[in-house]
Amino acid sequence: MSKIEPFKEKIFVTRPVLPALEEVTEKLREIWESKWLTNGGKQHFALEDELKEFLKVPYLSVFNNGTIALMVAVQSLRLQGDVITTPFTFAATPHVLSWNNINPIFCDIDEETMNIDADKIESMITPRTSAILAVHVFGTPCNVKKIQQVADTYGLKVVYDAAHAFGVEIDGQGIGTFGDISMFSFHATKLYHTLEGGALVFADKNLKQRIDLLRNFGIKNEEEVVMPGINGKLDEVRAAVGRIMLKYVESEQAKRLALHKVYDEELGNVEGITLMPKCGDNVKRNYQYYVIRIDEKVFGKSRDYVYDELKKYNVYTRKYFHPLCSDYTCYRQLNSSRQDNLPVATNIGKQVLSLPMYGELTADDVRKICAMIRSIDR
Ligand code: T4K
Repeated sequence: MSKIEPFKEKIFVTRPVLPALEEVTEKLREIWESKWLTNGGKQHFALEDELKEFLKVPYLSVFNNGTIALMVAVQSLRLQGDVITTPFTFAATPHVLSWNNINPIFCDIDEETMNIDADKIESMITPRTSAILAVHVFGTPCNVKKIQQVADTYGLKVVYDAAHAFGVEIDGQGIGTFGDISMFSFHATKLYHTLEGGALVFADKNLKQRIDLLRNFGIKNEEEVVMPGINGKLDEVRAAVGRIMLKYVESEQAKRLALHKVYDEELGNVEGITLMPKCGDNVKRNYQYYVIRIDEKVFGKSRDYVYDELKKYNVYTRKYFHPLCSDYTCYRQLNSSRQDNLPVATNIGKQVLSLPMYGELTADDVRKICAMIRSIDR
């Protein structure tokens, strides 16, 4: 019998960062008085300006969620045919391709970063390929240089799903400045959020008008609708929450960095556990997630076993990203979904486990979670 007591309350993989309620009610009063609730109001434009500065990007459009934003990104670049992407991501990534009548082509991932393996992309390109849709998974940057090199050689567009990468920088450059367009998610579970929300960032000035039209049904003015757009607008209340939340990012990041260090210390010497991938000194991380890999052959027990054991202690981890997107019923018939095409992703999908990571956790909570893992009978 284990001596470690379960947590009294459920410990989830994450909890949203919440601003002081008074700050929100103050903003709500302002919005109520203005009687302007959505369709591009004061809060919306102010948030776009503030985010542009924070993310160090030239152009930015906010959206009602990251998925719609990514759908608009794909539309705005007029992508078609096939797009090469990763199977190790959230459902939204390949689904936006399907919603645009594009076939996702799954490329294997890199053993270290768990991002699309830039060295394997070239072998998957065909005359039908129009773009690469890569994901900075868990905020670890993709091999942006190599991806751009391949894209330039074959005349492909590059879209980054940067849903996890808010505030990440490479050599002082915002992560959103790479590729043609990047998408950030501002979902409640993200380090920075607007309850639900998202943004597209890009360097091409000409894309701004097209993206904003697509976000608002393609309505140019009262007389003209110029393209089949969608409703991707962020309302004033959530835009206001987003403005408040910007003040909380740095302190939340600092708390998470401290917790990352505790996980590293407490699990660093456990055989069969690989820690969250490290980045070079030139990368500014955001510490949003803490993800480990459990090698059953060495650790003695499987990832699924650890997941179930932790639940008994009231710790609710998540298997991000299992199942792989290539194993979904809607994608598993694709030729690129074959396991022999995706050996690294298949292996990592069985090993990966996202551990609780949010600023309200204490270092002692994390030590206790690690002790629970170490104490597993193996
Ligand atoms: N691309 C990538 C790579 C993504 O990861 C995502 C979203 C997207 C695109 C799409 O962006 P959005 O359209 O969502 O903006 C969660 C999030 O809902 C999802 O946004 C996120 N990725 C994904 C990685 O995680 P679930 O299905 O795991 O959420 P859920 O409801 O199980 O929440 C996880 C835990 O968070 C809960 O166990 C408890 C806690 N929680 C959650 C919510 C919603 C709270 O404490 N409070 C809350 O309000 O997908």
